[in-house]
Amino acid sequence: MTELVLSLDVLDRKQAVSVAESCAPFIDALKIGYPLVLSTGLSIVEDLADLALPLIADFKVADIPNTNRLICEAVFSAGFDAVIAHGFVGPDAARTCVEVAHNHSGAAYIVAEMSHPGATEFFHGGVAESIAELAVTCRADGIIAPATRPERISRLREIVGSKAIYSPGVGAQGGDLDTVARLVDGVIVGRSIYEAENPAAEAERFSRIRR
Ligand code: FNU
Repeated sequence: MTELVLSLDVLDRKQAVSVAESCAPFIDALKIGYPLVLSTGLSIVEDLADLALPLIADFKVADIPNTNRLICEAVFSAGFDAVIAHGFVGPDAARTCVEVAHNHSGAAYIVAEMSHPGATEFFHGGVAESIAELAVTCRADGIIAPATRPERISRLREIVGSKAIYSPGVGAQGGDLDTVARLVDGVIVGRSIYEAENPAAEAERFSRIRR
């Protein structure tokens, strides 16, 4: 089964809760990040807790080890179940995120390669592969890889083996759901669901990958 993760990048608290509630039967986790948390504050985590869905903090943590530790401690104390961190900062900084996550019985996912067009500028030429290797040696729970480039997902899969791969970029960014769903453990979808006239119906349509 491939998981469906809803990326809840709306700015309004009521809309966030109502979209999340209506889509809950069709999704496996909720991912929230700066747009929603900076708009509503961390208390949004409590508002979403009743849904009993794993909550992923997409803060792409990318600082020195001590600051990463402080950020990740705050993330897990707030009630998140997982954090997304950058790997380009190197093994000590990335490992800190993994250690804090595991101390809280949570998960840490390392961004190996991003999904937008400009990501090829710096992530290609061996960097994404090195970050994927780092994710393995740091005992991260998985990586983030681009749904916009399925061939890159396959390449990164060779490196991370059975570690989880979560993939954003389906729909609004042009990635094809069925192609990507065959390659990854979880597909991350935002705008195609929350901007739809009927987000629940759209989430249900995307949820065919869970079967
Ligand atoms: P949608 N996201 C991404 N590409 O899109 N975390 C990455 O490489 C990455 C991400 C996030 O396009 C993006 O910030 F590492 O509306 C957004 O929250 O479907 C979501 O995935 C994609 O949203």
